[in-house]
Amino acid sequence: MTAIMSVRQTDITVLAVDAIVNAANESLLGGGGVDGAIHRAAGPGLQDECETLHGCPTGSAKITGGYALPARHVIHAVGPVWHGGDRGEALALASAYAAAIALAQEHGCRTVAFPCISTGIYGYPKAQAAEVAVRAVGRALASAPAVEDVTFCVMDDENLAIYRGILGR
Ligand code: AR6
Repeated sequence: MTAIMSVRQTDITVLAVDAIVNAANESLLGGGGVDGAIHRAAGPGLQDECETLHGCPTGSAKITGGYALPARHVIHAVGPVWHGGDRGEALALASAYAAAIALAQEHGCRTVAFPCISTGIYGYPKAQAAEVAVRAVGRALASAPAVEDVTFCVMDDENLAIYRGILGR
C-alpha cells in the first residue's frame, strides 16, 4: 500500500494521530518553538520520561508516550542547526526524518504528523528543508509498511504554499 503524504496548517499539539514528531534538541529536555508547545500540552509526564532518555544526537530520534496529548506517542527528532548548508545539514535533516519514520514503523504507528523540523529557531531555509523532508519521508516509507498517513503540519502560510507546491495537494 502507498502511504499518503499531505500538508495541514494547524497546531500539531491538537492532532489525534498515532505519533506527532517534535523538533527537539540534543538534550531532549525541552525548549521553545514546537518543542515548548508539545511539552506544555503534554504535561509534566513527558519531561519526566525525556529525562530518562539521556539525549539524542542530531539526525536521530527517540520515542515517548503522548501523556495529555491526543497523540499516542511523541517522536523526538533532532534536526541540524543551519550553518549555511555546507556542514552536512541536508544529510542530518534527512536522517532525522528517516529515523522518525523508522520509529513509527517499530511502534506500529499508522498516522504520523511532522512539524517543519529545523526551520524555526535552527534557521534552515524553508523551501530547502521541505524538499529534504518530503524526499526523506518518501524514501523511508518504502521500509515502513505500517505507516499509512503522513501529515506535514505547518503553522505559517509560506510553508503551506511550499508543501502544497511539492506535494501537489
Ligand atoms: N505546531 C506546529 N508547528 C509549530 C508549532 C506548533 N505548535 N510551533 C512552532 N511550529 P522550531 P527548530 C513550527 O523553532 O527550528 C526548540 O527550542 C515553526 O513555525 O520549533 O527545529 C528545540 O528545543 C517552525 O516552522 O524548531 C530546539 O532547541 C517549526 O515548527 C530548537 O527549538 C520548527 O520550529 C529546534 O529548532
